[in-house]
Amino acid sequence: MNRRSFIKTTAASIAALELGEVISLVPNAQADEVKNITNFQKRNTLADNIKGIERVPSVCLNCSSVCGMNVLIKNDEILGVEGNPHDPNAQGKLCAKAHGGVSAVNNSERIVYPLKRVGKRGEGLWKRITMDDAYDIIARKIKNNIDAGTPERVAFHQGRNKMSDITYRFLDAIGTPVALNHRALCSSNKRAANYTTIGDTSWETLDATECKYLLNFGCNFFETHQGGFPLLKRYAQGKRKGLKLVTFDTRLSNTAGRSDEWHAPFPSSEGAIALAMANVIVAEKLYDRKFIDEWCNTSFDDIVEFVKPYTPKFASEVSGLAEDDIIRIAKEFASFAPACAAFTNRGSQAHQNGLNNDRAVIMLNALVGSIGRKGGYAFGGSKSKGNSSFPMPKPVPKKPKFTTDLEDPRLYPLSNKWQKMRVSQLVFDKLKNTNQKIDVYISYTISAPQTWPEGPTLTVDVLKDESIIPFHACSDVVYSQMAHYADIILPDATYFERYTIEGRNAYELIPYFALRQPAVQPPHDCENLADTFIKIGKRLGPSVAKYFKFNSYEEFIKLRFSTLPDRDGLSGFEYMKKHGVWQEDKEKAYETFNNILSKKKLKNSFVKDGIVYVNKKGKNKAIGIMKDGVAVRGFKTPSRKFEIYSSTIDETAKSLNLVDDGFPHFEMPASLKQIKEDEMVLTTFKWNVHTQARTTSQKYLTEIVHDNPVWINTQTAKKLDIKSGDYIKITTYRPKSGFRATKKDVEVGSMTIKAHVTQGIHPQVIAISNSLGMNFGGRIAKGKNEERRNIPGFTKEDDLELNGNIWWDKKYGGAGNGFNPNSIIPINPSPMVGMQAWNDTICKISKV
Ligand SMILES: Nc1nc2c(c(=O)[nH]1)N[C@H]1C(S)=C(S)[C@@H](COP(=O)(O)OP(=O)(O)OC[C@H]3O[C@@H](n4cnc5c(=O)[nH]c(N)nc54)[C@H](O)[C@@H]3O)O[C@H]1N2
Ligand SMILES: Nc1nc2c(c(=O)[nH]1)N[C@H]1C(S)=C(S)[C@@H](COP(=O)(O)OP(=O)(O)OC[C@H]3O[C@@H](n4cnc5c(=O)[nH]c(N)nc54)[C@H](O)[C@@H]3O)O[C@H]1N2
Ligand code: SF4
Ligand SMILES: [Mo]
Repeated sequence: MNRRSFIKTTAASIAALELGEVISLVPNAQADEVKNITNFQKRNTLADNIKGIERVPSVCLNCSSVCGMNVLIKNDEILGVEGNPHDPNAQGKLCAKAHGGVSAVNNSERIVYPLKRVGKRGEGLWKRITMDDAYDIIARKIKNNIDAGTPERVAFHQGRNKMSDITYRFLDAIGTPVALNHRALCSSNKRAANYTTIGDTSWETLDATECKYLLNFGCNFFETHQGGFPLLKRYAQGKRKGLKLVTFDTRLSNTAGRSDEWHAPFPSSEGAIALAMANVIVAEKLYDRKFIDEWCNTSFDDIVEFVKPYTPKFASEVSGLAEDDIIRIAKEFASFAPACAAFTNRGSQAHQNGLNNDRAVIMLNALVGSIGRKGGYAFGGSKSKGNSSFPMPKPVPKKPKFTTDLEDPRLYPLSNKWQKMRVSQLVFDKLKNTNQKIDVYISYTISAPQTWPEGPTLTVDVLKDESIIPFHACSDVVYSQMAHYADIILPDATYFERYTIEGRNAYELIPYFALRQPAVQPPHDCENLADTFIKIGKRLGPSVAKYFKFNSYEEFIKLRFSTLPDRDGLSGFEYMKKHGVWQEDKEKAYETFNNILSKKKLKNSFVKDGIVYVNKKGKNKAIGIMKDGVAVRGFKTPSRKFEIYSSTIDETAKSLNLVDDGFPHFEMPASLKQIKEDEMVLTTFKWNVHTQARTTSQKYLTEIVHDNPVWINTQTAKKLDIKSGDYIKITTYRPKSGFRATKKDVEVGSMTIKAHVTQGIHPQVIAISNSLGMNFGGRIAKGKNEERRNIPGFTKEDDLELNGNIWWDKKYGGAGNGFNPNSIIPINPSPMVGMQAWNDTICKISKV
């Protein structure tokens, strides 16, 4: 069948399809073709036909998957990108966002000169200054705090910062511990669940190629996910060998739609479903008793006891799924062990009870013994080398020995327990309403006014207020809303113009790392913030300047790579510039917990209660566990075992007077438990061609997706007389437990938004994507078919392709630029960890 006739037949079949009827949409001829491409190192590109083309290996950063790419260059211009076939994770493939990302470089509304505010904060009046002026102004402000002995009043707020090596050197040298980030908006419950169970990577690395059965709780890896693209590639390989995918998503995402089964549970009920599956696995004796006895810190009898209350009937009542489905899926899952894995993402963890939801899901892998096994929930050892793996040029500044509540909030002790996750959705509230004060605020790759809960309201109020934030320097590539509320704008280099040492979970289960390098020089005054920090560091007096003896970030990276051995006759640095990636010469890392500890590791070690310790600087550090008389690595948890019971959680809960005995358990968040019949749950999700707020200024991607109506179920819509395209009013309410909890219904806000009526969503749920509805970031993001607004920070040349072509402008009959739900989503940190419960918001809707 050729492509045309294939499209014709499927189109006809879909049109004629009756409810319940089944058709095949697999283009068989095409599937066979794909099957034959096994060598991912094969380069398959039209670019080879272009004379004089050069390939610069680098790493994409249009989302957090960091796929290896080759930038195609001719005459110092970027023609496009293609996958770097040597990148072990992405294996020579890139997604649409990577190709669209190229337009960020020559964006005519890119900030290319440093700017100083001249009007009132937020008035939008700017004066072009030199970079030297900018270094001096920022250095003077920071120096005031160093001299006054108040370095902690200098705060750095980062989004996707891949240069922690230089930024932390800068902050440590100044003496401030206040480095804020976005992890609690993103993934902190998921990370905490992994740390408390496997004690290792911040998320799982599934061995999908060899897997037979995947249970997906709220992850949309066909479109999103922190390592989605590499996982998707391996999923496709596994699929050809019979891999089955079952997805629990409140919405028919592209992953759900492509799964063998899609179930739409009530939000937050994922933990109940997983615990009921554990109950079935125990009752049906489908567990791996050997793994449990050898490697779990909870006895089999205790497991039997604590899963008892979680019957399939109970899970069915809270989730709305059929009891039979829960039982059947649990049995199917276990029948493929160890080549099966249950995993999660923001759908299950972005809740008040997200930590326990995710812990319950991960535990399923331990019960059936798929942890670390071929085709299973592989992890650890698979983690690639990354930025922290290379030595720092000496001298290295010491970390400040104190902290502040802004950075390490005492009510959320698990937020910084394993890695710095913080609770940044509370930052703006704390600055406004508590004694946490700052003088200097430096923001970098974040768009808090757009991406934060209550961002368009509270965040903006605080950013505007000079009495709360006296000085704000913003590093950005476009005139974002963050930049709008700054005093100095620093024009950053894009990810095509800068260096970074990159690392990600290694999906081949062999450690690797990659180098992002400039494919072209940054235009005009644009400069990587790393270089800007080096120059400011040199201006902060000898006590700080001594840590910045190198002249550029390139030199710094070279120094860090100095311990890399030569390869293929090249120095480590030259090798990385030529190939972009370095994979270690190792076997695939399965069952790393069984790794025997080397003599070198065991030097000066001692064993106490079966756990192997070394004494480092007066502190006992666990490095392994004795198994059959041999010292092995085990898990990096306090017991060195897979922890079903977590003493860390138990003790933390007690210290905060919370109820959590440290066993995975299920409790519906108070708001959702008390939901009334006329109320709905507002959830959010991400688009395949957009990443947060960073892609809306990129013309090709925004031309594809610029509208995001709210998804609403057909039956629900019918009751309220809502049709697709109608406008509805959504009013949200404060949570019933946690931050600013209220017993009564207190409104957060309302918005009016277009409806998309579909069967592809739970009847009591509505869903709005983020990324859109921007009022800043240029004509494309704003959806304004108008001439460029000239500000002194832009380059002279305009992009003529844009003039008159922003056809989605509402004024000219287009759909507009979409909606940002974050003005009505309340700040809602989960207990202990502080993860933002994005998917717990109670709301009411009505037709307008
Ligand atoms: N409603 C809703 N809100 C969400 C989410 C959701 O699913 N729904 N997701 C949450 C998640 S998971 C996360 S991680 C956060 C992310 O939220 P943020 O950390 O705010 O991330 P971005 O939107 O990527 O912010 C990047 C901003 O930095 C700027 N930028 C882009 N490239 C560069 C560059 O090269 N250099 C510099 N200096 N600046 C640059 C751009 O102005 C862009 O807007 O959002 C959260 N917000
Ligand atoms: N294209 C693209 N890729 C990205 C990003 C991006 O913005 N765009 N961002 C990157 C970042 S920072 C992150 S953190 C990851 C996020 O990756 P994911 O977590 O996979 O993506 P999300 O869209 O946040 O959420 C996943 C799914 O959860 C579903 N969901 C919402 N509420 C519930 C619920 O209560 N229960 C269940 N079971 N499901 C629910 C949503 O419908 C959605 O399909 O993606 C990364 N990759
Ligand atoms: S998945 Fe993310 S990192 Fe990978 S190619 Fe796409 S945008 Fe780039
Ligand atoms: Mo994220």
